[in-house]
Amino acid sequence: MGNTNFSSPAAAAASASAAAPFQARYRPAAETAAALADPHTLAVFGFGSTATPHTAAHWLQVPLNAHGPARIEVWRGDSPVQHGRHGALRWSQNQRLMFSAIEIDEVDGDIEAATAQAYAALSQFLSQSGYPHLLRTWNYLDAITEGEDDDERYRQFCIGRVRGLRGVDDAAMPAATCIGCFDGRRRVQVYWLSAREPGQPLENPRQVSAYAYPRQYGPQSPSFARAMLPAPDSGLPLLQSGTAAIVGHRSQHPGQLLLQLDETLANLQSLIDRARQQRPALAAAPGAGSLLKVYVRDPADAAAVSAHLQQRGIPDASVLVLHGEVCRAELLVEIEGLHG
Ligand code: 3EB
Repeated sequence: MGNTNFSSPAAAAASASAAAPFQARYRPAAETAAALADPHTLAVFGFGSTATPHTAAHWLQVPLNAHGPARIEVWRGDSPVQHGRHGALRWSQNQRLMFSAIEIDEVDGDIEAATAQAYAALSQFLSQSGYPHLLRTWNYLDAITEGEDDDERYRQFCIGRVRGLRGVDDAAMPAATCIGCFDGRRRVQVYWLSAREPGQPLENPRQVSAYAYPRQYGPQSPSFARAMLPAPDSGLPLLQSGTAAIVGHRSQHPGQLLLQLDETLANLQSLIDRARQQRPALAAAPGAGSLLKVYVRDPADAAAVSAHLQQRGIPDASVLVLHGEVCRAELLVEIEGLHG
């Protein structure tokens, strides 16, 4: 069941080597070397301190520990991949898509400056690449809720992101995740997916757009769209941003894990419903054709979250639970999705 193929249900039933424009799957960590050696692999991700380091430009170690047996995430396309490095940045591309990543050490804990540097590099690199359209970003930084009020590190991150980002207005914001790490290493990691053609950013009717959040959440509203619907011929699934138990702009069910989880699932469903207005062929609900990444603030919650999702018809093979900190202290869980 680990074969999550986003091109079509028929192709999903075919063998693992069938050509699909884009496939993302969780696989056993023992397959890392084989995945990196596959000429169609766009990116391979390891998680946490147990991941074995690799030097390949299409390998990235995400600094969050995973629940359960060691797994990797593998992105695979249907055309040969080239990869390399450009200054501090690494990239990997096929005929349709480009993955890139950058990690910037904070100087004296200045998360705003490190983030601005990362996003300036991203903006400069994309503008001179053949894949200028930013579809989706992932952002990981240490101690995300540290600091009071406008000194909070997440708020500083939001300022740095806007400072660095060029050529992206409200109408073209990428989908995103921004999560805190617990490893104490003051280094911001940003990775992203860009394409030759723009996608369509989508908002969630149940939520205020993040870029329109009121001032109480910080001086700079967060620059992301709730989801990105990529161009049909990109072969990419619906890219759902990190999604939490927020309705309107307010956090719901403080401290209550399963209620937050159900509210989060309602938000993810709302995004699917919104996307299906544009693309009715998308699956009507998350399931075996989805890939979900769940972030829990407390690692002791991981087993309950997995069990709850399985009960809702989402197989374990499609879910990775990571120990990560949501950027509002009252929120216990956040989920992002790739939805085919
Ligand atoms: C929220 O909905 C929760 O700043 O890039 C989710 C996804 C969140 C992305 C970001 C923040 C970001 O506001 C937090």
